[in-house]
Amino acid sequence: MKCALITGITGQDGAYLAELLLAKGYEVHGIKRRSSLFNTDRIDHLYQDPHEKNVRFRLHYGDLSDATNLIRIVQEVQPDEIYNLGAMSHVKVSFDTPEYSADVDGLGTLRLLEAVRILGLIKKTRLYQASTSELYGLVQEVPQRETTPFYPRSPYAVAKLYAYWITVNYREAYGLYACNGILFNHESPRRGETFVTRKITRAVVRIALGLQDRLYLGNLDARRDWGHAKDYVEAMWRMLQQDEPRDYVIATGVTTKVREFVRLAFAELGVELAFAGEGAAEVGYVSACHHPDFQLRTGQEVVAVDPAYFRPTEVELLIGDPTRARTELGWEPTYDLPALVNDMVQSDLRLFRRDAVLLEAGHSVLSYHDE
Ligand code: NDP
Ligand code: GDR
Repeated sequence: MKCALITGITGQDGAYLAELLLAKGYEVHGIKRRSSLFNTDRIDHLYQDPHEKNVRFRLHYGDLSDATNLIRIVQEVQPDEIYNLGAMSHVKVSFDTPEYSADVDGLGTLRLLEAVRILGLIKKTRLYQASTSELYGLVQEVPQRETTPFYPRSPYAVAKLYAYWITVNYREAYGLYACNGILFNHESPRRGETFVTRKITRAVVRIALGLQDRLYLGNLDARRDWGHAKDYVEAMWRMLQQDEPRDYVIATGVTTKVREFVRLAFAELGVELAFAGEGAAEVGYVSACHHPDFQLRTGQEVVAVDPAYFRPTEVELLIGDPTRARTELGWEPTYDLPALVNDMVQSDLRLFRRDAVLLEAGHSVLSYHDE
């Protein structure tokens, strides 16, 4: 039985990857952070009572900022494969916490690599590093591929640039089987609530159900290559099953503006949206509502721009070329953008219909921050 260790197992990708590896018969270990509330929502369905026999899913307390903790866990687990998904992963927040982001996203990767080296596991353990399309930053070439020069535009991306190169260095210096997956944006119903796609699908549903008036966003012109996280974790696994380690771009090859994602999300609920105005004065309003359950007026303003969400330096255009992954890994995305929007909106609709029922019955529901 193969054994895998996942950092960031409580995150979006960690949860899908753990499911995938368990289905493939792996023993799966994950590192979770101590928090004052439960933080395992995304993986609770995978939990196995450690008192039972033949347990194949275990969690360990730890943190990428703690080298001795990582060494101890790697020693205990003796993994065949490590997936380093743990990170402070929010680009905008990294401008507020640049040093922490560098520590966890940059040096955290080094600490994990060093754990493998110090413990003499270079020949046994394979390592996947969660690299990112944010490395491309300011456009140098489109579509972006493995050979496109990097130009990071945030403390997050600069930290990930260090992680990218230190992974390459351990491969070249010590012969470690290590791969960078340069993954473009990937989303799902499990996406964190403050990333733009999930912020949009939640708000669109809440507006339709009368739970929220307006959605405030930042740069509506940013273009992203959005895929589904379920497809992308499959690519991570495939990277570690090859004869030789290499770095791969994982993307759909299609790019879409944030504004268009908003329009598609409303359309999923039978609501047509139009936009007027420019820059910070732009608004989105309802031009028609075809769904009998939703009481939206024609002309009702439901989207507005709040410059607070602008970033000091923005990544305007991402579009990836996944040719290498297609030819060498046999990887293809199975979700296109409409299928992704459908999955996310329908999932949030189920979630907030429950809230609407509770509110109607006089119960309070959790407060939702518009971030
Ligand atoms: P999430 O933000 O959903 O998950 C991040 C995970 O990292 C969580 O489990 C989080 O724990 C954990 N984490 C945060 N800080 C630390 C720390 N100091 N020590 C240990 N663990 C920590 O991210 P995704 O699942 O979306 O992304 C996974 C990885 O892939 C990240 O490295 C991200 O930067 C990268 N990436 C993501 C892309 C995307 O579009 N999703 C694209 C390209 C790269 P907790 O739950 O406690 O917060
Ligand atoms: P990104 O994702 O920065 O690409 O990083 P995010 O969804 O945060 O932003 C995408 C684009 O949307 C614009 N935008 C907004 N973004 C947020 N979060 N909130 C808003 O209100 C808003 N309005 C407009 C942003 O300016 C940006 O252009 C994600 C993360 O998962 C990283 O960890 C990962 O490395 C990259 O994707 C690839």
